[in-house]
Amino acid sequence: MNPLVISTWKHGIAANEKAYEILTGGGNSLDAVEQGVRVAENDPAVLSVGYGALPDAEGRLTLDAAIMDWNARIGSVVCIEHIKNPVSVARLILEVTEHVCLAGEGAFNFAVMNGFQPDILHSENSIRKYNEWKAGNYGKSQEFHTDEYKVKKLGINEDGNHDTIGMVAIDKDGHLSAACTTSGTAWKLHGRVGDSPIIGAGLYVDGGIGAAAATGRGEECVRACGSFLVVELMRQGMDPQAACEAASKRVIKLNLLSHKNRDHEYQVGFVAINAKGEYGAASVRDGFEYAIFENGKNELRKSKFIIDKNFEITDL
Ligand code: SD4
Repeated sequence: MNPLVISTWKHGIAANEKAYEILTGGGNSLDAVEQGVRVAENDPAVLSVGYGALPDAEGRLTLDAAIMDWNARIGSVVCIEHIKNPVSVARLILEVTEHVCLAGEGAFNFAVMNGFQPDILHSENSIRKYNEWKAGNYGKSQEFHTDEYKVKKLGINEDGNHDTIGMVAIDKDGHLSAACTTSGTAWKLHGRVGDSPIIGAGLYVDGGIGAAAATGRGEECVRACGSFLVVELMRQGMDPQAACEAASKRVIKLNLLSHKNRDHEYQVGFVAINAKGEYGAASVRDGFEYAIFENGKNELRKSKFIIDKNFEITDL
């Protein structure tokens, strides 16, 4: 099997470099996705993952991460603070505990007990942006959505360095893994958890079928069990591209049905690989990009999207 790695957004390029190095060095996909997404966690220029990410409404920087392998082994952390690499805490939960998820202080204590170094994760830039938000420059928290209210443009996305990193990879033995790591939405209510650390929402792997990961407005992805849905659609015979498109449509349908969070600009995107090494990506609307490293070439591509000018609600 030719190794292949796909991750979400522009910061996926650097993360893919690391993951592909591991895959082509004979490493397995679990090591590749963990080490790959750590690149984004460590980069303060990535404002929605790990060190230097934008804080919540209380100015606290809380992180979510999850990891899953081809043997249905899972680990996740929600709302962990002061730990730079939450994906590695998730990996440790997967490896050494009988649990699948640790939250908040318990997750932090577990990490420190196991040798993780507590860190200050705020950067000068993230503090400055938080203070600007507090001063009213960036509008309300993204968590308050009503039909009347449109999220004011945050100005955090201009350089393309934004949003969760979700990564899926297949190694030379055909083994699939996925990882996700994020600080969630900026200025979220303290304690809010999105899709990224929720197995089946932010990511899912079935070793015999395929792997998927998601990004975007977590509330909308959770509602659709997004990544699980992508994998189940592949089980029913869809190729990864068709499965990502069908899951994006489901997200739109449930968003409309729920009458909640009707921010008309929300985005959700999926990336997927099946057990044959085929891949796909799709999103709710224009703008989602993914990084793909295959056959020695790493490149950023725009995904297909559902809500285009020909979109009819009856298509859902
Ligand atoms: C979340 N999916 O917490 C993550 C963050 C993200 O666009 O991707 N934001 O909802």
